[in-house]
Amino acid sequence: FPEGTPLPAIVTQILDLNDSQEQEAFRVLVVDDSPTASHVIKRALEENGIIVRTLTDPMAVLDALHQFNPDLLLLDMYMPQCTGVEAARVIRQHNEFLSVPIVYLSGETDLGLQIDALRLGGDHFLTKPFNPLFLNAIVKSKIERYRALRRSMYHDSLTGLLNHTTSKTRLDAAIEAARRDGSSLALAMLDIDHFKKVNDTYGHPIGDQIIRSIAWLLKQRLRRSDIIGRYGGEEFLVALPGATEMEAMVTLDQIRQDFADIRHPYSSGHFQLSFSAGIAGFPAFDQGDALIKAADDVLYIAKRSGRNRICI
Ligand code: GH3
Ligand code: MG
Ligand code: MG
Ligand code: MG
Repeated sequence: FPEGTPLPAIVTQILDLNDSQEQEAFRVLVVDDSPTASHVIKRALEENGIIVRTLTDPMAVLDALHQFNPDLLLLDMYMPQCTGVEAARVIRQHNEFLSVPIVYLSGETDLGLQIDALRLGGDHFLTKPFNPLFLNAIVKSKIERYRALRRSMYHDSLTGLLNHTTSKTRLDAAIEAARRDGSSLALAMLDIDHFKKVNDTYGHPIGDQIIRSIAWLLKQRLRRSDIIGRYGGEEFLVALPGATEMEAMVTLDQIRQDFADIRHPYSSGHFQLSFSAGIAGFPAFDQGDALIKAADDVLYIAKRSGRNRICI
C-alpha cells in the first residue's frame, strides 16, 4: 500500500494467491543435430510466445538443462554423438529432471522404435515434417501439466508460498550464492501471536484466511528474489538475499505494523492480530539449519518480551 492509503479492511477476501501468480513464458529446449531443423522448430514455437533454446550437441544436454531450466525438451532421435533415447536415459537418471516432459521430434516412422523411445523416458512422439499447430498444442498441454505438478510439489496449497521443504532448499541455495558473491543474507522467522485463540474464538476457516492474508502481505511487500515460505502452520520463513539484519528489520517492521493495523471483519465487528519475528543473518551464521535455529531463538525472545515485535 502506498503511504497514506488506508489498509483495506477485507484483505482476506481479495486474494487468491494461486490464481494471481502471473504466468511466465514457457521455455523449451530443442536438441537436434540439424541447425536447419532446430531453426524451423524454434520459429514455430516462438510464434506462440515460447522462449526457445537450441542445442546441436546432445552431450551438452545436462548443462543446458541446468542453465536454461526448460519446461520441456524436444529431442531428435538420431544425432552423431548419441541417440535421443540415450540422452533421455541420462536425463532421467537425475532426480531433478525426472518429470520434465520429453517429446521426441524425429523422422523415425517405425512404430516399434517410437514405442521403445516412449518406454525409455519419453512422453510423446511426433514425426517430421511436423504440423506447427499440433506441435504447439502438444507442447502447451504438456507444459501446463508439468507446471501444475511442480507447483503442487514445491508450494503450499493454502497460501501458494513455498512449502517447508522447498523453503529450506531455497535458503541453502541462497546461502551458497551469498558465500560465492561475498554478500549478506538475512533470515526472519515469523509466527502469528496467540493464534490458537483465533481458531478457538472465530473458527478454523477464519484462521486459514488470516494465514492467507499474511502470505498475501508478504508477497506484496517483498521482492521477487526474496524467499517466502510457509514453514509451519502459522509460521513463515522469509529470507532476504543481499540484506543485512538491520535492513531486514526495517522491511519487516513495516509489514508487522501494517498487519497489526488490519481490521479483520467478524460478524458485526472486527478483530486485530499481530505477529512476532526473529532475525538472524549470514555470514554470522553460515549454514541454513544454524541460521533457522538462530532466528527461531530470537523469535522466542520476541514472544517472551511481549509479542507484536521484531527482534535481532
Ligand atoms: P504464540 O503467540 O506463542 O505463538 O501463541 P500461539 O497461540 O500462536 O501458539 P502456537 O504458535 O504454538 O500455535 C499455533 C496454532 O496455530 C496451533 C494451531 O491450532 C494453529 N494452526 C496451525 N496451523 C494452522 C492452519 O493451517 N490453519 C489454522 N486455522 N490454524 C492453524
Ligand atoms: Mg538428427
Ligand atoms: Mg507457531
Ligand atoms: Mg503463534
